[in-house]
Amino acid sequence: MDKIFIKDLEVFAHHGVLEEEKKLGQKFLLSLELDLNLKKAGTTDDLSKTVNYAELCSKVEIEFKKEKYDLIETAAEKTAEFILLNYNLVKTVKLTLKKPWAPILKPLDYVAVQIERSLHSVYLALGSNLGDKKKNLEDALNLIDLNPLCKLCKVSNFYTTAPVGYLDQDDFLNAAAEIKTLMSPSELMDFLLEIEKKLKRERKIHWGPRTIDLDILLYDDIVTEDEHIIIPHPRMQERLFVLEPLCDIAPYKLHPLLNKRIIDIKNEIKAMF
Ligand code: PH2
Ligand code: MG
Ligand code: MG
Repeated sequence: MDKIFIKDLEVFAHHGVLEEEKKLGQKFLLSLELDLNLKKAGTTDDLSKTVNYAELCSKVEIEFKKEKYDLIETAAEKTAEFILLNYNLVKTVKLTLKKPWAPILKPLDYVAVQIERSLHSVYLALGSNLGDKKKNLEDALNLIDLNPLCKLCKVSNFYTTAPVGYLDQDDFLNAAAEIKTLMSPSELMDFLLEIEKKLKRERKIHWGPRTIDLDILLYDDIVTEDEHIIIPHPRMQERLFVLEPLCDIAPYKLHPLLNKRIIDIKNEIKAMF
C-alpha cells in the first residue's frame, strides 16, 4: 500500500499523569504513517484525490490539544480514531507518539508509544418480528450510526420473510447493513447486545419472537476459532432471509470460508426451492 509519512509533528499539549504536566503542559512529537492509495492523485495531480497533509496536521493538532489525558496511550488512540473516522481515504494509521520531555528525572532520549489501527468493514443481519418491526429495524440502525466508533455505510431493502426454525411465530422483517467500525469483534458484539437490550429484546424461546436480532455476518475477511464469536456467521449460507438482503448491498463479496460470492450462494439456495 502507498503511504504518506508525517514525522515528529510538534504539538504542545497537557497530557500526563502528574499534576504539573496537566498544569504546565509540554511538547509532544507525533509521527504518522497513513496507508492510502495515491495512484489517482499521482496521475491526475488532483489534491481532492489524496489527503491534504497541511490540513491534516492542523486538524490533528487541534484534536490532540482538546483534552488532557493521563496516558499517551489514550492520546494516541483518540488521535488514530479521529484520523480514521474523518479521512475516508485512509485505510490504516500507524502512529508514534513521543514524549521527549516527560518529567521523570531520568536521562533518556524519549519515551513513546506506537499503535496501528484500521477501520473494519462489517456486514450485519437485522431481524424483527415483534411490535413495530420497521421501527425496530430503523431504531437499531440509528443507534448503530450514533456510536462515534461506527459509520453506517449501506442498508439493504427490508424483506418480509416467513419464520425459519421455530415456525409458530409472526413473519419477520429482515435487512442487512454494512458498517465501518473501529471496534473489535467482541466489542462490536457487546455493543449490538446493548442495542438489543435497549430495544427490549427478551430471550425466552430459542429462535423465538424478538423485537430485534442483530448478528455479525462478516468482519473484514476474518475467520474466527472462538466459540463465542463465530465469524462468518455459521448459518448465513443456509438462510435466504440473510442472503437476500445481503445481496442488495454486497452481491460480489466473497465468503471467506466458502470462497464463493454472496450472489452465487443465494442463487444456489434459491434453486433448491
Ligand atoms: N431469525 C432466526 C430464526 N428464524 N426466520 C426469519 N424469517 N428471519 C429471521 O431473522 C430469523 C428466522 C434466529 O435468529
Ligand atoms: Mg439471528
Ligand atoms: Mg442473534
